[in-house]
Amino acid sequence: MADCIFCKIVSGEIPSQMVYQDDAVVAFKDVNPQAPVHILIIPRQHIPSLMDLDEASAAVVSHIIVVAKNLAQQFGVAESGFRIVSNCGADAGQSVDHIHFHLLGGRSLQWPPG
Ligand code: D5M
Repeated sequence: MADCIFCKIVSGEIPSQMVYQDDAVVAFKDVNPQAPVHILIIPRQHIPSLMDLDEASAAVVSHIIVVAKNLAQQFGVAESGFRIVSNCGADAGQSVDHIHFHLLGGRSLQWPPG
């Protein structure tokens, strides 16, 4: 999608600190990290949010969870613990309308979130 910043990261039009990519997804470091490990995992396909998933397009989400788990291991937070979050809509603070999953770890995370 032309105006989507994450689509531009997927295409390489804007730079990112990419840590993983395959045919379906791309993972890169969050530009505004909220934890020592803060990685975003996104589908290459432009899907605005969780609300736009159906049974077929949701298949990529299970792949993203496995990629996140592998990255947690790679970045050394698998044993201490980590969180996977997808903000959906205004009240959740979604600021980029291309579905993304935050992988957060490397510190003690609070619950409930703010
Ligand atoms: O999270 C959107 C996240 O996307 C937020 O943590 C900042 C991050 N972001 C925005 N632009 C970039 C670029 N260009 N590189 C890396 N990370 C970026 P949300 O859940 O929508 O609030």
